[in-house]
Amino acid sequence: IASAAHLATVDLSGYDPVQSQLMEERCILVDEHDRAYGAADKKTCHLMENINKGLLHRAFSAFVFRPSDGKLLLQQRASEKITFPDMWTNTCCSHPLDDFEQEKIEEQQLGVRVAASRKLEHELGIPPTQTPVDEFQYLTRIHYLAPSNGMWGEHEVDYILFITADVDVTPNLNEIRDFKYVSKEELEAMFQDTSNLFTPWFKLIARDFLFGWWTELLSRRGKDGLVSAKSL
Ligand code: DMA
Ligand code: MN
Repeated sequence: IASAAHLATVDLSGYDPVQSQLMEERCILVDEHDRAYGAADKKTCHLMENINKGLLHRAFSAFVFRPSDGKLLLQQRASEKITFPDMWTNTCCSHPLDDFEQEKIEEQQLGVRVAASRKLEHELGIPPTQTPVDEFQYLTRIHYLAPSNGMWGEHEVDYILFITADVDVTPNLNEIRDFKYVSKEELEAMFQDTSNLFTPWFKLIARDFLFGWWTELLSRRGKDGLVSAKSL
């Protein structure tokens, strides 16, 4: 466990001011067994120098599926993002924050579900009423480390959450450049096209888990389309 006193920091004045401000959010620090032991700001948590000393934090990756046709909603990260700009990825990723009591609750993964609903609204403008906290299906969590550009990277215990929901998207252009719904075949084709850039965690989840779970989800159709991801 890294000691906060010896962690590196950096000046963010060359970056987008809104994204720089968001680097002050406080992430939940965890050990390799996902046991929470403290908090550190998002900037500290995403510097490779600190990651290389073992600093690890809690995160989520949310996947929104459209009930009518089972397509997955993807986003392309904005150029303003400090980590992994311009890359295509799953619907929304972020961190449960130490700043909010509810987001620290571990029972039934409540904290990450609350954070997912909050960030789907912040990044994609999706009304939280369309992503009720208890509709998220928790699938598994993965521990991964991935460098981004230059001094930045990720080192997280990442909770994978699925939800089947009809959502109204109003993109926050400081967060996302673009979004689109894709079928499994369309996503495979995007992966084949080497001009598309993808985040490392999305590639990892796609390689190891996504397609199997997606097939399972598609096999459970009701008369109005996909049934809740909670049946997985
Ligand atoms: C961080 O995502 C979480 C994962 C799983 C990589 P992010 O960089 O999109 O977070 P934020 O939008 O809060 O900066
Ligand atoms: Mn992170």
